[in-house]
Amino acid sequence: MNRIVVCCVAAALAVAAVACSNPQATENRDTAAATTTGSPVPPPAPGTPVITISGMGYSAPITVAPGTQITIVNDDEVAHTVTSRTKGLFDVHVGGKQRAVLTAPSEPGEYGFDCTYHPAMVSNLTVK
Ligand SMILES: [Cu+2]
Repeated sequence: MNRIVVCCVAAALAVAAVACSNPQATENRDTAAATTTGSPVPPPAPGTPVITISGMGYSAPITVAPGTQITIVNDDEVAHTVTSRTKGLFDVHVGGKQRAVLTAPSEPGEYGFDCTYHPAMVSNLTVK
């Protein structure tokens, strides 16, 4: 009986040690990534707005409410941007195989955007 208790305590301690060390490791990795590619962005939750970039093109245009956080998922190896054609409204850089977040403008409207690096990449964001 005592042996079982000891085993359980040891197992619990091992789990606790792993639980304690994991967040720190993640934090270190995040910090390292932040210096080179910007803040890591978690995978988009189901049902949240996403603009996917793959094959040098954007996914279908989306419509969102003002101020919505849109996850940009870049499936290409190369970096892209989501840059408003109206200068200065938004300009989000997303590295190859990275994610970024675009906050939709607060004013309803049609917002055309393109990629700074690949001007042939064009799409549209509707805010209403
Ligand atoms: Cu591009």
